[in-house]
Amino acid sequence: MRATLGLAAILLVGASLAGCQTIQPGTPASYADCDKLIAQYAHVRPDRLNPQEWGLRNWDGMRSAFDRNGDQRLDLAELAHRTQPPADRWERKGYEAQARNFRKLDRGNKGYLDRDDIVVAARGAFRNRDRDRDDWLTRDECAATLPHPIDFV
Ligand SMILES: [Ca+2]
Ligand SMILES: [Ca+2]
Repeated sequence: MRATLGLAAILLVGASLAGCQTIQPGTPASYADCDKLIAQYAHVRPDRLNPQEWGLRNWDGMRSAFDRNGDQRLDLAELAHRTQPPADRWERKGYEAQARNFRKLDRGNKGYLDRDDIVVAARGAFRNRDRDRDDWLTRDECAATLPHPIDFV
């Protein structure tokens, strides 16, 4: 279950870089969910998020879900929940796709993703949700575009 979650999360982050909307249709986020999200992360304006704040929120979500050793970095093993490629041919193909996405997000080829990598990766998803393209995510845009429970990207 966690392995699937980790792989899905990195695929979603990678897909957001390409500007694709890969979130599965689901129940929209409620206004209460969006108000909570905005209250926690909005610092520049009280009622909406900018791309940086959105990215920091994503980083917090990714870090709390996957940073198992607490080093403030996400490596492929943490995200994929395995240290070696799977033996099964089809599972290995999926893993290799994950590894390619990971390398795309790993700016500077460090071998891990850090806060800045995730903030940059989250910009595509932010743009998809910022419907009026004013660089702010309002509660209306949040409720219209985020599935429930609110995802990380
Ligand atoms: Ca780590
Ligand atoms: Ca907007």
